[in-house]
Amino acid sequence: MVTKTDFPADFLWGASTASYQIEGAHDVDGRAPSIWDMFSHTPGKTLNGETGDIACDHYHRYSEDVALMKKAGLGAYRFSISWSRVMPEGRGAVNEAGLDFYDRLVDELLANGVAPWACLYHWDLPLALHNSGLGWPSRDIVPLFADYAGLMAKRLGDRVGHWATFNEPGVFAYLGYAVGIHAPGIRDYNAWLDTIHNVNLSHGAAVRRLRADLPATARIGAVPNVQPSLPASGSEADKRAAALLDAGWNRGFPEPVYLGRYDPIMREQLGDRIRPGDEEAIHTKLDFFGLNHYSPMYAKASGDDFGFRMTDPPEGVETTLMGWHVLPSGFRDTLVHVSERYGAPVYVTENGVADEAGPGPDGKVDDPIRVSYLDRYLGALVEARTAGADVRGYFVWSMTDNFEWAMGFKPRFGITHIDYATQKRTPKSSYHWLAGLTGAA
Ligand code: IFM
Repeated sequence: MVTKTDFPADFLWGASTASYQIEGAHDVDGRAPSIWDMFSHTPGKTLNGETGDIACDHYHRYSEDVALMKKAGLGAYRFSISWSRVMPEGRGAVNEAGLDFYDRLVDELLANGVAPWACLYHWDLPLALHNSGLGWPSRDIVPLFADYAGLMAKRLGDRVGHWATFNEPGVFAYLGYAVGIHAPGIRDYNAWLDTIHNVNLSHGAAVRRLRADLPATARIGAVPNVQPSLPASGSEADKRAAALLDAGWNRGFPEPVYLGRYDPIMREQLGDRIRPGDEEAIHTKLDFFGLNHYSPMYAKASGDDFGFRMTDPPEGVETTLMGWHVLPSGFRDTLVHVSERYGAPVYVTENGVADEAGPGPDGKVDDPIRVSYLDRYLGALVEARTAGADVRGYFVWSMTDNFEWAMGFKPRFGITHIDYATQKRTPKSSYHWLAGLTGAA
């Protein structure tokens, strides 16, 4: 088992969440719908038709959640901002009541000694933009995202020291625009490629706006997901499929964002979407690399434009409730790889596991699957540091159980259990175990 002394004294312990997955209050105080409100309310799109309408009601219960962070000894909390709560149409008019919520949250965090880390986009695009043809497949979204970044910088920049643009661009681009199992439910090769490039351009424009509007002390980064892309078989076709998946999912964002050049496979696919000067516009020096990582992924060849399809891990390997392969050595190798390749200090901004653990007869929530997973993955992080990776912090996914997108409320990722009927919060055994690592228990 890992122990507190395996980590340096200044190692940052935190937890991550996302607006649509926890806030609820979907129609309160002027918030307008996002693409996820539309998608989750469309019959057949989420498990049991579940939605984020109420979720963890964090909008009203954030003080309770922040108190739990403090008690666990967490030094930081990464949350995302709901764009349509603060700018209902995604452009133009600002919703003061929505901004007030993030003021309250940030003030509560600071009052409890928890550093706020703000993420501008965790998948909940304002529906009005999508409906006007100004979603990610449109290049016209770039200045709108920069304006939104500027709004948040001006409002919270005096108190929020760490900022990230996009959470897991590789995931929302592929699941939302290529295979359509996430919002907005588009299945289109060209929309996928357009999204990749426009998100990158939006990142670059937003970082420049953040640098202009934030104090010089602000730390700005991005949060890509990187996970080993493995072929489903030894065939050449599946090996090629794994390389294509790797290019689109793992490299599509960090290569231009951190290195200023698209990977050759991506470059060929994007073609003349890349205009002169685009790569320079995407590339601005960043202060950290936020890595989200859970497992390796598997690819097999497909006969369509994509040339690959994601597929299940091989028979017999250890998997989680999500069907993801548990492979701590893949995490270690990924940490070493991103630290060496992208050259920025790495913070693990998401890692964790889903289970279905609930309260026992004594009311306690025992989640041994999570403790075992976290222990092994944190052991891999320690190995990566020993191998020279510059990993400075770890944010568990997630602070509380929450709305797991198309899978509704069934998978529980939290170190804190939520009883969705009563909104009662119960710290799980993993919460107490993590508190031991932070030194709080
Ligand atoms: O819940 C998600 C989160 O929104 C993004 N990263 C992976 C998590 C678990 O699937």
